[in-house]
Amino acid sequence: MAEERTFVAVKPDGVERGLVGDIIGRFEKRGLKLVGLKMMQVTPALAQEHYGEHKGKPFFDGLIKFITSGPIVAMVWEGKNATGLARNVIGATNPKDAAPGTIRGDFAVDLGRNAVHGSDSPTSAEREIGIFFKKDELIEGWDRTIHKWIAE
Ligand code: DAT
Ligand code: MG
Repeated sequence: MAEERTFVAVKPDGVERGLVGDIIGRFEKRGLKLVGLKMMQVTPALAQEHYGEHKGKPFFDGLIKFITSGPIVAMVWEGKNATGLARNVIGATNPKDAAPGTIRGDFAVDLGRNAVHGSDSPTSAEREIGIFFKKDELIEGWDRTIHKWIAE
């Protein structure tokens, strides 16, 4: 049985600033397993579906404009407690509150330019993986030989 999966994306600011490698490396080094990866341009329709929970909020239009303003790097990471763990690697939503050592705490200053997205719950993760990835874009049945050194 596959372990928990979560959705992570390097946002257009992170791509533009050349942070893709650093950001992917954080999740790799933590021990999560990469099972999906693609660079893509988010369409307005996809952006509105992804951020549907924020529709009607004052920052919604700006958020849609930002996430569609340039390419993103979309990823699926798998592992024990992948969603909570990835959120901890990413740090608080507002970079001013993000702890040093987190992605946002190390690379970002502004709420509207916080470099990376991570699903907020396993349920959101399932939904977001489903809207960003086709089934055949995700790797199944790949067991890393190092797995036993990462989780019991
Ligand atoms: P997160 O990305 O940590 O899950 P969220 O889902 O609450 O945070 O919001 C989605 C994104 O919207 C967030 O990464 C940055 C932006 N955002 C959130 N609250 C905002 C606000 N009050 N003003 C401007 N942008 C905001
Ligand atoms: Mg969110």
